[in-house]
Amino acid sequence: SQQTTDGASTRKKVMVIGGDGYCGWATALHLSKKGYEVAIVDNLIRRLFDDQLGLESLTPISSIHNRIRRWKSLTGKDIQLFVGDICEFDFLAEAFKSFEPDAVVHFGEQRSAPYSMIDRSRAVFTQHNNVIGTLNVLFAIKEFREECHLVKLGTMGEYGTPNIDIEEGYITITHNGRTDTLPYPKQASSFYHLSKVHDSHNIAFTCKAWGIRATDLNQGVVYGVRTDETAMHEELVNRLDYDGVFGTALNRFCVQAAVGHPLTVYGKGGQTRGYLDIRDTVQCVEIAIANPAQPGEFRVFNQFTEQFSVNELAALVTKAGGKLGLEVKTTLVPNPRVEAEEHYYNAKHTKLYELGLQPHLLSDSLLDSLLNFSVQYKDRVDTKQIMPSVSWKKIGAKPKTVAA
Ligand code: NAD
Ligand code: USQ
Repeated sequence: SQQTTDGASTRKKVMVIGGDGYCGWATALHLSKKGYEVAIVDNLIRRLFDDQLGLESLTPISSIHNRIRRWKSLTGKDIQLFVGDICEFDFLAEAFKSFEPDAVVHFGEQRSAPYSMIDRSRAVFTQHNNVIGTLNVLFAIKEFREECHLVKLGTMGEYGTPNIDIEEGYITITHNGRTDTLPYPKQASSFYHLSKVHDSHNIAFTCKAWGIRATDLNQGVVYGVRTDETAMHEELVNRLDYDGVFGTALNRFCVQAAVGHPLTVYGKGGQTRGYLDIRDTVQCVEIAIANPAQPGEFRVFNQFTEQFSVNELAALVTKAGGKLGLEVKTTLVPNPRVEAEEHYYNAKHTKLYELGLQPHLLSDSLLDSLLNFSVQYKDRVDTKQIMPSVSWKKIGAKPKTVAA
């Protein structure tokens, strides 16, 4: 097998928590292909959210068991599977003792901002699931595998949209004549994004107190669906969310263009974020694993390749759709969120490049292929799921059903 990293040559063991999800599945296969020994830990709750809310991935996805069997039959490579909830420490402890990971990549959280803003119970679930799950991972590392490197998925949304440049995790400040390097201020704007801030604080503390080695990957919005490995067989196809709860900006716009739904720009559309191709997600995680943090080090990388405003994305999709003969319109949707719609945004993202990231920048050919992919599956689209249904201002304590 190809051996391109330090990790591959020593057969490092990597536990991928959340390995049945969008980023996690692509990453588990990529690491397996590169020669790492991989175990997936997942409680499959993402599939349950779809069932409960009446949503479905654009792409039909196989069960995790069939996915892993197909991977083995195509490549001869084993991926171990631990089905369970990392909020249950006994389960996580058994998985740690049995697999003995050298690195843990932690994707296993409730990751939708709108989901966390549906009602009180979803807000509480999101923070409990994410914060307690991560705390358990930290305790498992301390108890069973002190040298294990934690690679934790954070989010660029932890920083919010300050009116100064965003640094990678830390900022050096001079105040009343004294200077210190401090954690960059956090101004998250959903209960989900706030769960990531709480995680970062817990991880930073345990690095200091217990000498844990950790990398927080503050990832931007991911787009795309194909990676080399998931494109190998239809049973390996990744999920692609387009609905108003789990779908993210560019992926949604491509599916909307494919079915002739106007692009849903929220508010003024000046909301600017960092974005990256899912092929770069898997590459960035591999880079972080191959170059571990030092014991006691809490390292923060901003994981995105380009910045776009929502209006810029809509313009790009309109142009690319036009070339494929799709007539793409835009509709201005009253913003269901509370967020700045016109703001300064300039975020540093050099550390992963310094370690060798070769980015796949958003190109006409990627937009073409994502649009064609969406057209291929367009009969599966439920257009009722496209408009946003969750309001940041209307969230209440009363349990909300989808129909309500
Ligand atoms: P996803 O929902 O597709 O996958 C998450 C997986 O974790 C699911 O398979 C789910 O079943 C599992 N999971 C959740 N809670 C769990 C628990 N308590 N125990 C075991 N498994 C659990 O999400 P994704 O889009 O792949 O995102 C993965 C990570 O990357 C998340 O932490 C997310 O915050 C982060 N991230 C995602 C994006 C993006 O655009 N998709 C951008 C930035 C950061
Ligand atoms: N937006 C629209 N129209 C849409 C969808 C989104 O205008 O149809 C706007 C939103 O209002 C927001 C921006 O686009 O300003 C991004 O929204 P999003 O839904 O694409 O992404 P977000 O809610 O920020 O969350 C996603 C992932 C999350 C991850 C985050 C990275 O779901 O897990 O943490 O991207 S970041 O945005 O950098 O925080």
